[in-house]
Amino acid sequence: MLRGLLIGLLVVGTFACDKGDKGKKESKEAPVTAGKVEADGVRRIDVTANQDGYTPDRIAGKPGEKLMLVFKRTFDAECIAQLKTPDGKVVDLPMNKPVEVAVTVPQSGELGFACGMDMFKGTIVAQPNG
Ligand SMILES: [Cu+2]
Repeated sequence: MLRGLLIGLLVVGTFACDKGDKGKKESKEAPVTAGKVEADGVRRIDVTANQDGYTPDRIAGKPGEKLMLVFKRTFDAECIAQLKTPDGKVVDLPMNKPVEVAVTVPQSGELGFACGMDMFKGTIVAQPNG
């Protein structure tokens, strides 16, 4: 009887794990190579901050590329009113006023930004061939 219970627990545990992985995959969008390169070589990318978080929330760039993220908050909530920038500063995002945040794409891997409470997150992804 004990053995039956243990097997039952294993089956339940595996099922729960599968479900979690599936949810994770669905929420991970492909990185976006968006924006417009200015005369100074800096690519400007508009990022909207609202009740759904950041759009786009995965931004691809070449290693060492200079980006200017132009954040605009369009939703009135304390949560998203502050931004933790990729270099660790906390800045205010006033409603409907663009706020520029300069970022250099890392040589490899990812850089993150987040709302003041770390609930919403965004990522800069280094893509050597992108
Ligand atoms: Cu938040």
